[in-house]
Amino acid sequence: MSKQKIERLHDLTQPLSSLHDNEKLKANSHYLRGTISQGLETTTTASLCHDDTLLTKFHGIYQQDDRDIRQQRAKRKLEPDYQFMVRLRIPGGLLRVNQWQKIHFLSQRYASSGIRITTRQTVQLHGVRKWHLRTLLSELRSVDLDTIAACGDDSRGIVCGAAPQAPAIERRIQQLAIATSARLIPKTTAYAETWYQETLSANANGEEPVYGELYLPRKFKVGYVIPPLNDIDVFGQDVGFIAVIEENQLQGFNVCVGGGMGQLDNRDDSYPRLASEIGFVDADDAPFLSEVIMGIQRDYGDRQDRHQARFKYTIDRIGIDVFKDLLEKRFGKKLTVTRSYHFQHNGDQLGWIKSANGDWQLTLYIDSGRVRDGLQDQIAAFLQDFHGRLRLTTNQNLQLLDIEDFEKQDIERRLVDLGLSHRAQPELQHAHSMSCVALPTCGLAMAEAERYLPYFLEQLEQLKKQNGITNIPINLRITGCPNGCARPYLGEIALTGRAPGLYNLYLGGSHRGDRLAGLHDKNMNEQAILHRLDQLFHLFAKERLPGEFFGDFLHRNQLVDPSAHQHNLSDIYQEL
Ligand code: SRM
Ligand code: SF4
Repeated sequence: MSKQKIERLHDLTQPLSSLHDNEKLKANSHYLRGTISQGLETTTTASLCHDDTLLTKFHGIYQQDDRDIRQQRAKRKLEPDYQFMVRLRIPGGLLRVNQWQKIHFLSQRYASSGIRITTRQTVQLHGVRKWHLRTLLSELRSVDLDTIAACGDDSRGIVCGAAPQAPAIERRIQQLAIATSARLIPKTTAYAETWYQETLSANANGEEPVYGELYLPRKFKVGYVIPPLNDIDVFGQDVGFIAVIEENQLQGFNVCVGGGMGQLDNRDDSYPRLASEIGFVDADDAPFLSEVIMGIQRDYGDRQDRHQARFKYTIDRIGIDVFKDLLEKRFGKKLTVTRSYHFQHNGDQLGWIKSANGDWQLTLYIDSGRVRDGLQDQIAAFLQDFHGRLRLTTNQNLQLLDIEDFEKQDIERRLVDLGLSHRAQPELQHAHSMSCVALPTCGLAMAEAERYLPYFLEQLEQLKKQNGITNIPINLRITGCPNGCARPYLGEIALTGRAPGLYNLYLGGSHRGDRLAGLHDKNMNEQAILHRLDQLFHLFAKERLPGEFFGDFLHRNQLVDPSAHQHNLSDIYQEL
């Protein structure tokens, strides 16, 4: 890319009128205040005005409506059933028991569908009414929780992977994730003013010393991962830190940049991208480096076309070498050569695991992260006598940490009594399957995902059984649209919604989350998908190498093209 072009993008003094409307909105919002406070007090509608709904995202709050009853309400000339999704900010997914119990209590009082553990290690509450938002956020604050920047054009929740084999290192990296989060969150006092109705004096360095009044061009995601687990899907992050451990010591991190999943089916210039590894940094430098990288995206990201505004496109536009030069100049140091590491898989280690320090940890499988109804009560009852920490996982599961040897038996007994024990040993295929929320709350969903996954899984398991491959885990991911919230393009099999009952089928991601899946075919219905998978499972069962995973098998046999995100490869399959 030419130097001139880079400078143009860097020039934030270009007139606001030439930028996307959202940029004007941010600039005129007085650091994310807008008229949210007034809107919260308006009683003639359950909604906020359009501009404020964009601003509340920066506060972790999304206006939605119940899509199941949208048409029915329209027929009756009623406004849509407006409600809000509230997403918490929980860096590294770590929670105290009293925090979970508070969320549980609040979800029963103010939300409609329990607690939803997300693919970024936090929780969402759906169906919250406008007039309950302030109370809900104040109550969350009483247990040190907030929702700042859980959504919006800013740095989203920082994720951090697990490492039961190295608990001391895991704790250190969790601290780095928390420090990174503190460094990258917006500093505007608008949050406290709007939700807690407090007036605070602004930061001495101005309201937003790092972001400025335009914030970022788009969302920005940072994650830490500790091999051999790639549970966070590090190559799907805008910035990923891969821990390098030698002789039981954390040496630092390989840094990777420009990962992302989201794409639009109708734009050839949109695509998922694997993050590129660019070098190695000392561990303590990671939070500052994150800020430097975020600053580059703030200054060089596209502020005219939001569909080209993610960091992955900035990197591809300016080129990785130019980016690295800029980075090292601003960072004040050179990155050194990447070190070696090895990933085993990108799932969670479910069930009981003994950590290297002798403590146990237990990961309970939660179907699509949804904790509601009976399950919600079972978990709350179980936690009454639990004294360790909790950790939400990026595969939407719940981990119980710090369990001592003498407690294990009692915990096992209580899990049985409460009907939770099967969650420590779920069906193999369930443990490797994820879906996004989709209908009825997600405004972008084109097809079912969370509500469809159990039915699809039943049939997939049947197919696996018929082909004698029940014991081989296959990463399955279903999303209700191409945005990729369950990171489908890193799955071995993925369905992304196109219309009710119709999905694009992606195949051939690796079991380790380091290769993208390729588009197999578009607009397939369930019957067509199962028929195709049956053919492929048959072949896989016959010709699989020892220990080979399904995605690798498809790749080895050139049955998928990982670079094909807009191409239809179904011709290859005619012969099957
Ligand atoms: Fe997401 C938008 C849910 C993780 C890519 N995502 C949405 C919205 C807010 C829909 C909207 O804009 O109106 C969804 C709310 C649904 C609902 O009713 O709750 C939504 N995303 C989710 C969650 C809850 C999925 C889940 O089932 O767990 C995840 C919440 C994460 C969190 O706690 O912060 C979630 N979203 C992701 C991920 C995975 C990740 O970050 O590891 C991705 C892919 C990675 C990436 O960002 O590239 C992701 N979400 C998107 C996109 C596409 C962005 C793009 O680059 O084009 C959108 C749409 C957008 O931003 O325009 C989106
Ligand atoms: Fe909604 Fe699409 Fe994300 Fe699913 S992938 S939650 S349907 S935006």
